[in-house]
Amino acid sequence: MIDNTPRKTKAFIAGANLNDPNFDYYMSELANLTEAANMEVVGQARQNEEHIIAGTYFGLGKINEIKDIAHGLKAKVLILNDELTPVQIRNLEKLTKLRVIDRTELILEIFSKRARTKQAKLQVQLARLQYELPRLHPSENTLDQQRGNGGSTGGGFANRGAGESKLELNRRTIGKQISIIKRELQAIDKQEQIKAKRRNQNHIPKVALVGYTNAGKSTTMNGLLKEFSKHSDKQVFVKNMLFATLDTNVRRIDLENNFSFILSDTVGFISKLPHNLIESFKATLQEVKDADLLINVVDASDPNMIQMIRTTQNVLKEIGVKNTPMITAYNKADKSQRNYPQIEGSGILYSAVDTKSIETLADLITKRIFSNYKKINLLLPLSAGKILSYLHENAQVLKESYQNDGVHIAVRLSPREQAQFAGYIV
Ligand SMILES: Nc1nc2c(ncn2[C@@H]2O[C@H](COP(=O)(O)OP(=O)(O)OP(=O)(O)O)[C@@H](O)[C@H]2O)c(=O)[nH]1
Ligand SMILES: [Mg+2]
Repeated sequence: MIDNTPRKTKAFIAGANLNDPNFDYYMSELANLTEAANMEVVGQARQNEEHIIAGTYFGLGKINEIKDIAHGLKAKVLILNDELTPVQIRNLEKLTKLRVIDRTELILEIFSKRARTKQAKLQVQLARLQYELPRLHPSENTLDQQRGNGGSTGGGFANRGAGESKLELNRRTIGKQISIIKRELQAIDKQEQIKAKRRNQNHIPKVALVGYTNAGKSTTMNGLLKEFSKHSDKQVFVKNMLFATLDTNVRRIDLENNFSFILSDTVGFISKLPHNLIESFKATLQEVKDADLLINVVDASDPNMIQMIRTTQNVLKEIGVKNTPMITAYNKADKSQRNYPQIEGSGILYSAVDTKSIETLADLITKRIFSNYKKINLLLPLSAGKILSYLHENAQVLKESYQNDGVHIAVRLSPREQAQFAGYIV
C-alpha cells in the first residue's frame, strides 16, 4: 500500500537558558508548538548563557554543534525559543544552512492556520504584518532567494509571512496594509460592541472562561450549555490541539429559579504570547476584561499545571485584568485517581464531560456571582408593567400578589438593581 500522508518537516529546536527556572517548561512548550505547526521535533539543544549574543543568538561553537547535529538528523528547520532580531535570524540561517524560525513566528503561524472567522483572520494578519515590518531589509531579496533554494522546507512556512509578494512589498505598502486591516477590524469591533451593549442592557452577570490552551474551556462551555440552555445545540468547537478556539463565543446560561448569566469562551493562553498578537486580539479579549467572574480552567492532569496557572495569570495581567474574582477550575479529574466533583476553597476539581461536575460548577458560579444579591420586597403600581416584565425575565421572583394598592413582589436583586428600584422598596 502506498502511504500518501505527506512527510512532516523535521525540525530541530534550541534555546539559550539565561538561568531561568522555567526554562525546561518553555522548551517543552516549544516542542508542542512545533508539533502544532505540523512539524516533527527530531532533536533539541540548549545552552546556558550569561546573555544572548547580539548578532547570532548563540556563540559560534554552539552554532556549529547545532548545525552538525541538526543536519545529521535531516532537520530542515531550526526553531528558537525566543523572539530573535532580524539580524540574528539572517546570521543563523547563513551559518547553519537551516531555515530559522523564532518562537513568535511559530505562534503566528499556528494562529493563522487556525483562524476561521474574518475577525480572527484579520487579527492574525495584523500581528503578522507588524512582526514583519521591522524585519524588512534591503538585502531581503537575496535572502529570500536563498530561502527559496531550499525548496519547501518549513511546513506551511515556505512562503514566509505574507507570502512571495513580500519581495515587492516595501515598508510603505505594509504600513498601508496595516492601516486598512485596522480599519476593517474597527468596523467589526463596532458591531461587536453593539451586540455587547444589547447584552449588557439586562445587567445579567458576565462570566468568562479563561486559561491555558487545551485545558478544556470549550468543553466546559458545552457542558454548561447542554445542562442549562435553551440553545444547547449551539455548541462550540472542541479539539485536542493547541489554539482550537481563536474567537470569543458568548452564550446565555439559564439556571433554575431565573438565575441567568452570560458565559464567554475565548482564545487560550501560552507562555510568551507575542505582544503584537495580544494587542491585535484586544477586541476578542474584551469579554474577559468586562467579566464579573473568571473561571480559570486548568488541566489538572498535566504535570506542568502550576506553570500553566502562572502563565494565565501573566497574560491576564498583560491584558489589564487585575482584581476580577476568579474560580480556579481543575479539569480532567477523570484522568486522576481522585474523587470528583469536589469544591476546594475557591476552586473546584471536576471533569467537563461529567454531568454531576457541571452541576456542581454551576452551583459554585451561582454562589459566587449571586452572593451579594438580596431578597427585596417591592410595591409596584399596576402601571409599572415594564418593570414587572423585566423582573420576571431577569430576576428571581419569590412571591407576587396583586392587591388594591399595586403589585407586592418579593424578588432577589443585585446591588445595582437594588439601587435602580430603590423607590419601590417597602
Ligand atoms: N479526559 C478528559 N478530556 C477532556 C476534558 N475536558 C476536555 N477534554 C479534552 O481536552 C481537549 C481540549 O478541550 P477543549 O475544550 O477544546 O480545550 P480549550 O481549553 O477550549 O482549548 P483551546 O480552545 O485550544 O484553547 C479535547 O480533546 C477535550 O475532549 C475532561 O474533563 N476529561
Ligand atoms: Mg477552546
